[in-house]
Amino acid sequence: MRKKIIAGNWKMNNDISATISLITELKKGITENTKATVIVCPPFTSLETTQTLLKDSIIKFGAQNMYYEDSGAFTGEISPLMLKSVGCEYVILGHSERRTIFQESDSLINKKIKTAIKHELKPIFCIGETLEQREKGITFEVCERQVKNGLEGISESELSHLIIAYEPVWAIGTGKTATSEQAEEVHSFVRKLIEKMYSKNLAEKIVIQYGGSVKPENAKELLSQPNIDGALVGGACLKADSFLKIIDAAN
Ligand code: G2H
Repeated sequence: MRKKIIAGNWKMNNDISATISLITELKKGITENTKATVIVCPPFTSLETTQTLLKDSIIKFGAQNMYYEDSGAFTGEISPLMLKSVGCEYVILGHSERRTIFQESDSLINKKIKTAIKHELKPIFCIGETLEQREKGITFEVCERQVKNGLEGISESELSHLIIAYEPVWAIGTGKTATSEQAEEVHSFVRKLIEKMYSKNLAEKIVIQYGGSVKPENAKELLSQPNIDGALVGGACLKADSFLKIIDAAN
């Protein structure tokens, strides 16, 4: 039985004071009765504050991106060692906003995943098709390519903590959610692909989250699908009230 994982991707939102308010509210709402693992992914500038606020909390946290080198002349980048130094446990990699706005390729994402694993950061590896690709009927093909390229050269034992997030690009921040059937179809495909690439054992264990306009109104339905093991939430994680409702939907 896979434990549900609900992660909040704050994207480029929340300064320090907003970080303090949001995390303080979340801490009040998350108790031992919360069944899901809860992760918040604030911007880099809020990570140290987040570490302090979550010191004695069951809420986990991570970053939204990182570079694949440990240090050096890479102006504007953040290394895995820096993320470790502020206590990050997770890192989102390959988000579609990174792929499209910042032209991140499958091979760059693959390097980042390998480095994250080497430094014992748990990647939340995002994949997903655009609207054009879905309309052309190549959703499975695109997701297969992203999974195969992203995980190239990575062994089964190295994948024990990796999370996959299926995020159809056309559903991100648009208010359009994939129907639970559309999402389940791709999740099931990805799980079978992991079985083909690795083993049934890993396929049964690996957590596959859904992302793309998840909100309190649709969370229960999405999370009740057999192959949907959690959610990567953007817009709806910025208000404690709606994020807590999504977390409750996983109970
Ligand atoms: C998908 C998601 C979280 P939103 O990217 O990363 O964002 O829930 O706003 O669609």
